[in-house]
Amino acid sequence: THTVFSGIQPSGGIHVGNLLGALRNWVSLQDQYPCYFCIVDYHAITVPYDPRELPQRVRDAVLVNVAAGLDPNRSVIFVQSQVPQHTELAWLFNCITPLGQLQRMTQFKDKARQHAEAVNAGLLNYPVLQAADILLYKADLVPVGEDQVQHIELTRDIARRFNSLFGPTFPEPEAYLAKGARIMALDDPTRKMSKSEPRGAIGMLDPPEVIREKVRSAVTDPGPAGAEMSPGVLNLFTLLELTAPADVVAHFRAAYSDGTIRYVELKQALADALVELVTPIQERYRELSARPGTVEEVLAAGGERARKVASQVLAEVRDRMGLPVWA
Ligand code: AQP
Repeated sequence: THTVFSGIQPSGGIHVGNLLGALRNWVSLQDQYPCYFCIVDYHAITVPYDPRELPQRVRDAVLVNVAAGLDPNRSVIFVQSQVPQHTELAWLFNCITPLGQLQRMTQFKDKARQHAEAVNAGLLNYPVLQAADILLYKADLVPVGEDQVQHIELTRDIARRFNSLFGPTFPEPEAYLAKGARIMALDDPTRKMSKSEPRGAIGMLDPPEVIREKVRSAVTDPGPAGAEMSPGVLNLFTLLELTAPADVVAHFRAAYSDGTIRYVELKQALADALVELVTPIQERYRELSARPGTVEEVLAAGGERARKVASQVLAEVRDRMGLPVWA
């Protein structure tokens, strides 16, 4: 059996990349395994952000995830800052993680470039906190998108190093990837769809006309005849495969092969499929938000269950590291 952990940053609107790359897998894994799903607010503050917007983003993250099928009765749904053991374990892990390894992380290098004027130590230590998130629950299966694979490898290294220094304590977690593990931005298919660039992302709460407009203006450089699909076209086919009926997908694949494809029609079909995908989730989101106390109830229960496990594991870790509770 497995224990599952995954997280999502309240750093903006959740998009279909998050859904197809991660959230869909979360929903299906909760049928089989104990699952922990965390809104990682301490991760979201590693880049410049607006403190007035953060609470609403956390609420929305809870509501969208539940609307998309995460079940608070089966899964432990909570916010990272509700459980102080995350940052405590992160400190302990910092002390066994080589600096050079953190400086080599692709996401750190990318974000350090993006936010060159404000690179803080939290950004560098981001993956150490992530390792703490996962290992605090001794999780061994981590459903994530492809962008997180390197961080899961670092988590394995940290677990291994801890076990060899202080005795066997942690499992070595593995990433669990979906078919949609890497959805690209519609306006620039060379980078991944992300919350921080909402123009190229289909937001889970985008109204249908916004979705249609974003898909209509998606980049579709057809590339030279006979060559491989261009990144933009490939991305549209990936999205279509994950959202549209099989006969629709087959129709456009055939049209692509024999050169009769019309991208206006492909985009129309994809927009239809995406609207159909998000509409029921949006309806459920509106129902949940209309009920006062939904978020508070989910988080009160989730936070309590998470703290219970987290405090036991942290006590074990401190004990192994020669850090008893002194008084
Ligand atoms: N484009 C994507 N395709 C597939 N999976 C994705 N994930 C993120 N983007 C894609 C996966 O979704 C989960 C939550 O990740 P996140 O909260 O880091 O989401 P984000 O959209 O990447 O958010 P940000 O704030 O905009 O972060 P950056 O700047 O890093 O892109 C994860 O499992 C992630 O892999």
